[in-house]
Amino acid sequence: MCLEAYTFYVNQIQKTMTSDETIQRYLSAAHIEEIPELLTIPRWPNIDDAGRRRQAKMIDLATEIWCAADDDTGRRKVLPALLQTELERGVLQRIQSMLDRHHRYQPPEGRRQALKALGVGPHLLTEDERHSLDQDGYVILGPLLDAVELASIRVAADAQVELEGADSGREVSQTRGVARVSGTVLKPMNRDGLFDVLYLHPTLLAAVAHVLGDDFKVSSSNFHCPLPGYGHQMLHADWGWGVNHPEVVNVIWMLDEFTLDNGPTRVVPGSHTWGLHPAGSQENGELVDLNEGVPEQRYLTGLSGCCVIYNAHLWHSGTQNESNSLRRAQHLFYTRGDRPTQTDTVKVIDEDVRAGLRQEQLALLDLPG
Ligand SMILES: O=C(O)CCC(=O)C(=O)O
Repeated sequence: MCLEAYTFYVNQIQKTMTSDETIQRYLSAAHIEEIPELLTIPRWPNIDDAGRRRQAKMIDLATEIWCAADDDTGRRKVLPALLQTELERGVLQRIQSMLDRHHRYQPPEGRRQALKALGVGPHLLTEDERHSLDQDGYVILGPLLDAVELASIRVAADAQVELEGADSGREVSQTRGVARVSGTVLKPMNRDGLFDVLYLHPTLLAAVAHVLGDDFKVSSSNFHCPLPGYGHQMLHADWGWGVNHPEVVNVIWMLDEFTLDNGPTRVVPGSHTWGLHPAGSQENGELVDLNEGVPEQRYLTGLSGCCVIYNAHLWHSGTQNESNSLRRAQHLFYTRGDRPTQTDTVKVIDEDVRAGLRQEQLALLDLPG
């Protein structure tokens, strides 16, 4: 890249980090009209006690059924014995639908070859990093992106957020105060392959493989930006119930530095091993307060260009952005090769993006060859 272009991008970094003008471009996508004056007063979801208790029962039951067997064949055997109450029927349908949507376009061998072609292997992680994934359930890597990549990604994300406006995030979920773009690696915004590194980085893939083994695929790629004053979430896990083996891994790319005051992700170290979902769990007979969280939680900070990779059964959530700036992040969600994806990749992918994909990418996105 020539010096002129480099300087342009570095200037963009400064501009996109600080400018109020940039924040204005996010308001519509975040479904708000203005940034609130008081950034630190809690904007937390209200909890309906009765609904919460019903949800907890369903989650506990789903956890029990799921963990009653070690694999899907065993789970299918357990399910019919249950059809008793309305609650059980509801849970049964959720699990049955997960098992029935079970499919893959690419064979596991294709994904193994893809990882090999990309140079992915356990040697890319240090012993400490592997230990952290096993023990704590997460690891922070990086920075893995340079200033130019970061600035270009931010510029492209800002433009897409503005383009999608109030419609943004419709395909996944829309939350007041948070701008989301779903399917970033599949949409026309990635025709030049700028976002590819975010799901293909070999070190990141080595960490995902450490948790899920060598047959996994991209489930979704969502840009996520809490605006000043917003972003608090209830403690959750990225799977609907407790599990006995990991099904999903999530990655949060820090496109802006994550600091203690701009809404860093919080995690509960070790909770991925408990086989419990926070919304179904009790402490001394009381449900966990998902807004307050638990005393052991940690806040994850890091320089822009770092990413946190976590076993997505880990209890975690976004927190409120109390700073005056955007906290831009790109999520990359991976799932086992035979599970349904969060985004319907075949339906959503832009034709030009699809035309430019190499075999490794087809395999990791699980697209027909
Ligand atoms: O971006 C974050 O800090 C976490 C977001 C998250 O957990 C979610 O959107 O489910």
